[in-house]
Amino acid sequence: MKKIFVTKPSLPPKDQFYQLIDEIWESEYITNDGDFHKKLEKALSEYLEVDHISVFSNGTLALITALQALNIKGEVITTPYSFVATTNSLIWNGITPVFADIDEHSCNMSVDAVEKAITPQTTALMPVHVYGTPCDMEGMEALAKKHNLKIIYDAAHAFGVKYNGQSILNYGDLSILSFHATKVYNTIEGGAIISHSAEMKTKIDNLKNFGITDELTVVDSGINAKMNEVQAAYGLLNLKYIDENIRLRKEAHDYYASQLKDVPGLNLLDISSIENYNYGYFPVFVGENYPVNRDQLYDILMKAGIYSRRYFYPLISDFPIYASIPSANRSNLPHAVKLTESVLCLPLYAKLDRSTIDRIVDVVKNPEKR
Ligand code: T4K
Repeated sequence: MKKIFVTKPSLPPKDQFYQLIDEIWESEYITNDGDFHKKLEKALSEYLEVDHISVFSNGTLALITALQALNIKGEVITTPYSFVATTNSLIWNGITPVFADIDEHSCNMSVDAVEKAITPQTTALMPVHVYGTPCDMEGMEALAKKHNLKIIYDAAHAFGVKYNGQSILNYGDLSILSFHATKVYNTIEGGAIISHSAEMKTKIDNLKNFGITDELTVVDSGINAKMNEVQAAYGLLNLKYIDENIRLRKEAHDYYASQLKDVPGLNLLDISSIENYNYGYFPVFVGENYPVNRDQLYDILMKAGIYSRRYFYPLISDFPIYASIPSANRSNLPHAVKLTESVLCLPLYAKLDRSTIDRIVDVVKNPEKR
């Protein structure tokens, strides 16, 4: 039985990639702000319609560096319903994470919960546009203004998504992207910070290169988080195929939704009002009227060779490293608890064909027959 995984990376054509590899070998320049790195930043800023973008070796280092660039200290309010990198990036900066509950429908951090979590030590908010669904940005930004807080959006899932007619990445002080193999757009590993001024981009670019500005000058205690030329060339090529990949994802997504929308006890994410949605994930929420619980469905699918994933379970706040933080108490996070225990992400990727979706849908519609 052929195994079906939750995702497959979108790979560019190998022959075209080899041509770029030839160019890199010819140049003998393989990292440190080379031509492909420059071209990728330019191409991404045009595609995403953002003014300043700095590419990184991965999204986690982009998060860690974004916090450094804004010199964030004290407490940062964040969501427990995300990949663990979101909170880990705070710890790597010596910041205390404070968890706030999420909205039951968008799965994103709730403005009301954030407001209640603000203390004199709060310096910033780190919301996540989970599954590429926009946060309540007006609400977040009103709070930030009122309490003089910075906002760093973890937009790891939100490549290409728009809000109010413009890139979602234009909101907040900084946003980060992930270009990991499992994302809608990938550079194998990779990430980026989107900033809003030339000065901030320069600061970020210095921080990702040890703080070095020339042979004799170090202006910041930076790290090494650069993207190399091979990945930048791959990323430049993959960008040519992004629209087609998103179109194929949409086709697969819409077919799934048409097949599953009326299954009793199963809820789908409402993406109908999202502009330029990227179809990165296909979460379903297993309710009480469904014949089996979420973990049973996960096991039944696995026995049928279908490897779904419980993104995002456990909650970050439930990991033993974070569970002793007062805001991690489950009674503080009722919506997050409900969603983490009911969510299952079904396989979704550009090359997912209808017959494979039919195989998955058949199991999801008839779990007790297995
Ligand atoms: N913020 C958020 C909100 C994030 O979701 C992430 C990452 C980050 C920050 C940090 O960004 P990065 O530092 O990663 O750039 C995956 C990814 O590793 C991670 O990037 C992603 N979020 C997270 C949600 O998912 P795993 O542990 O689920 O990946 P893995 O290796 O189990 O892969 C899932 C499936 O994909 C596999 O079963 C098979 C398939 N696959 C995977 C890879 C790597 C392939 O077919 N080919 C491949 O090369 O974490």
